[in-house]
Amino acid sequence: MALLNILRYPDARLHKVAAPVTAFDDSLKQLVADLAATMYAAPGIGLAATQVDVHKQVIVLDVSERRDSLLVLINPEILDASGVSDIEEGCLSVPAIYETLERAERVKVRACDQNGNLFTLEAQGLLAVCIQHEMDHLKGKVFVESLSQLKQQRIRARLAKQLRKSA
Ligand code: K1U
Ligand code: ZN
Repeated sequence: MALLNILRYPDARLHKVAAPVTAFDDSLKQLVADLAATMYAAPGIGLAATQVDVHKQVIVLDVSERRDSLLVLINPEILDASGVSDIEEGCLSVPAIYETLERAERVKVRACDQNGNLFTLEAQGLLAVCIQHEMDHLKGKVFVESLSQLKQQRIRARLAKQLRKSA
């Protein structure tokens, strides 16, 4: 199990579109284990393979308080979405920035687990928002890119300031 490097916005590699997983082999299981370890260590409640520069449709999530309910979504598809959520989002690739986006409150998702078994899941609230956020990463989209140009400019300035402080 390894801790992986999380790409920081505005790294261009965050814009790559992830390919579907076709082989449910040992290297996929290793990627899932490494993604989960990296998410728990960060700490975060979700992580997409795109964020660690692996461009495959793999997501890990755990929104439980006890951090003992790992969910793995491979090749996820949204079958249905309803309602409007007002949950604030964060992102491990955009540290210390929290914003609310227009997201569905409930989603029905179809995905494979790490053994290739297809399942459907109905999620709501934080889990539903987190799934939508991570699926955007797989499409090469970072949540701040859905905000107004003015907000994006301010965020880029704050991130540049953070970088200067840490240098
Ligand atoms: O995609 C990511 O970078 C992970 C991100 C997921 C997310 C959080 C909130 C709404 C939508 C998507 C995070 O995990 S940010 C960190 C975070 O929210 C958190 C960390 C520790 C405990 C509780 C929350
Ligand atoms: Zn994110």
